Amino acid sequence: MPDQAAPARSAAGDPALTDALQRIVGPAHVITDPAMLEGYVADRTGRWRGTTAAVVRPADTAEVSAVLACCHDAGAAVVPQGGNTGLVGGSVPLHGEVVVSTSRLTAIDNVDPVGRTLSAGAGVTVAAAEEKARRHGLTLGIDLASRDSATLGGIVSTNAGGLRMIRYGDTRSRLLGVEAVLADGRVLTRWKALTKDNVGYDLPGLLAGAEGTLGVVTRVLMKLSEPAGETAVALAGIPDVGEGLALVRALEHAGLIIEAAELMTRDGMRLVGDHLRLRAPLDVDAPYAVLVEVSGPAVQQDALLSVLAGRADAVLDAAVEHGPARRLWQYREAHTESVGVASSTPPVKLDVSTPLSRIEAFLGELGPGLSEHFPGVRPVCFGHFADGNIHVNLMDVEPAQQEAITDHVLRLVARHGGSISAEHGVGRAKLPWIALGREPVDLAVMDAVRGALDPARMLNPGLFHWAAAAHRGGDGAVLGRMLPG
Ligand code: 2HG
Ligand code: ZN
Repeated sequence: MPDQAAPARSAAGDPALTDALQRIVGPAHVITDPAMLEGYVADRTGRWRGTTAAVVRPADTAEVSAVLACCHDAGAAVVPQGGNTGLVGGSVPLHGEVVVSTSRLTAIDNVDPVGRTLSAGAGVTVAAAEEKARRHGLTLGIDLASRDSATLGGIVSTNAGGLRMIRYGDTRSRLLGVEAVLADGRVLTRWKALTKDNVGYDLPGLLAGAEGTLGVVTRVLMKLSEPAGETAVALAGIPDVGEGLALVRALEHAGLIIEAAELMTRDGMRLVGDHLRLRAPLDVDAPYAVLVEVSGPAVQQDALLSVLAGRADAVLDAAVEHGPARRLWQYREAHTESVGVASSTPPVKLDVSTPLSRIEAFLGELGPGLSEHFPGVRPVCFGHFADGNIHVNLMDVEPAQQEAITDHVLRLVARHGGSISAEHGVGRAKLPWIALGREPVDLAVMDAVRGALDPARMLNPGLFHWAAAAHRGGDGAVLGRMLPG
């Protein structure tokens, strides 16, 4: 159903359109050479691959506006693309759409150290924005392992969470203003450097997480925060997830601020160790490991050590370093890359969340269920567990099994009251299962919003086009018809 429902507009291949696009951005910025298109038509996991006749790289908002108006008039659908670091196929042209890349929107216009804001183009990377903020003694507050490629427009469009969400919130909560080009080329600007501003609907909040279906984000106004002073990091081997949560709670109780709290498993740690040729960081072979980074008044390392000592019965072993503790962090940050290298097939990545009280039960059912129904598949689970977020990565999944295994995991998540997408978005990966995450009226309202802004569904048409089917029920039968062919 989704692939039939996605508008099959292929005007992208029309030479007249390519000429018109070249007149707007200059010939050098309309890429049509197949060899050069490669990095734009596939995602970095290798799971999502499509085609495009052209990648357009506008220099500024006016050019984005002209490009979108031109594609709109030509009936050519568009996929906006930032760093293309997404993991759900949301920035890949799966139906031959024109790719509008934000890679030239890289100006950081301003940092206001008093109002604590940063205004920048959508193509600025998270790392570049953070570096700029740090020069003013501030932090962007959003951090991801893909920081060197992920862009501000991309993190807004996916409402990225990342490694510091527990401390600073998600991207939506840090987005004060936005400039975006609508499907027909009109420019929407909501740009107030105000924390309090209740004039009507929260349109920046709506664009955050819209996965490029409501507009192409061109500029963002982000809130900045005071960064942590000194931090300390512990990597602790633990017997179960409950102990991980208890440790986080004990640290908070001791007056420490949790800067990050990540869960890993024995299998994941081994995978990273093998890939990076690292020595095991702990002396015990614990089933789980948590990495916690804390800040607080001056002596946080002592406080951290004393909390760990107080839990010596449960914490099997721990290594502690002063922040930024890159050595300890690499065990966590290298998971994505290590899984990608070790899997014989493109990994199936299911970013999910459950209520904190259900993580243990969810993981407890997940492993045995997968072994029973999908022997040969190797799961590796890790993630921002104190936010309830687990990245279920499945290695060695045969293409014919992808749909069934996704269905198995996402239905288990739903049974535990969780979300089928915690922070990566729905994209193409979760589209057929969206009715597990939203009620029919909710889906209909989202579709109506999209219809108001983009009636012809020209922006990222391969995403969120579930609504017609969902209106008919959103039950298992509808899901069945929505599954990709
Ligand atoms: C992370 O937390 C990212 O490192 C990627 O969200 C997760 O590879 C993944 O599944
Ligand atoms: Zn993550």
